[in-house]
Amino acid sequence: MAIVLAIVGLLLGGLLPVISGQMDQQRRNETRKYMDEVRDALLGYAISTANKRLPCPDSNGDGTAEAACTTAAQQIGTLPYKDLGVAEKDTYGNVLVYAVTKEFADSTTHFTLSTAGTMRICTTGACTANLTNNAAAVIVSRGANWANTPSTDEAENTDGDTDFVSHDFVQNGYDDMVIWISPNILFNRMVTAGQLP
Ligand SMILES: [Ca+2]
Ligand SMILES: [Ca+2]
Ligand SMILES: [Ca+2]
Repeated sequence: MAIVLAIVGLLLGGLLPVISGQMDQQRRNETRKYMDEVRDALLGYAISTANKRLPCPDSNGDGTAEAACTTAAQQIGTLPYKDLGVAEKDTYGNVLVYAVTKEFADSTTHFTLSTAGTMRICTTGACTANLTNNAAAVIVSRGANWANTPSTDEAENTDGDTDFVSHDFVQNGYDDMVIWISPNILFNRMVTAGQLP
């Protein structure tokens, strides 16, 4: 009996990390899918006749975009999920970080085909290597360790400036997921929808 229990214990001990690893991967896949939906919703918001711009971030946590975001600080907040009509939270139970280049969210001076994005997506915390220097908007899921101390690279995603870090998952080091909207994709959708030029 003791031997059987010992064997069962060994088997379970070996299986648990595998199962927990699969659950982690599933959560990441679901969050990635959610973020793709959010990106589509942002593009749809922009091409709608009522808006012709991206939404401002939500800065007071009520799920709706602030009416204006004309200062540098107002460009970064959380996702206005109510305005977008998407789920409130990612699979980790958190609202996504959302940042937008203010010119792309200006409801008075709407953006044109020559508007430049100012959000930088870097592969290192010091931004010595960049994936892009001119994203129109950025969304970030902070992953499973939201409430814990973030790594240096992760801290870059919530320090309120226009630099973000995106790179591969690092065990106990980096589990954020970052998606951005290129101005070129946005221009393409706007022109296709007849909202620009
Ligand atoms: Ca709000
Ligand atoms: Ca994280
Ligand atoms: Ca930053």
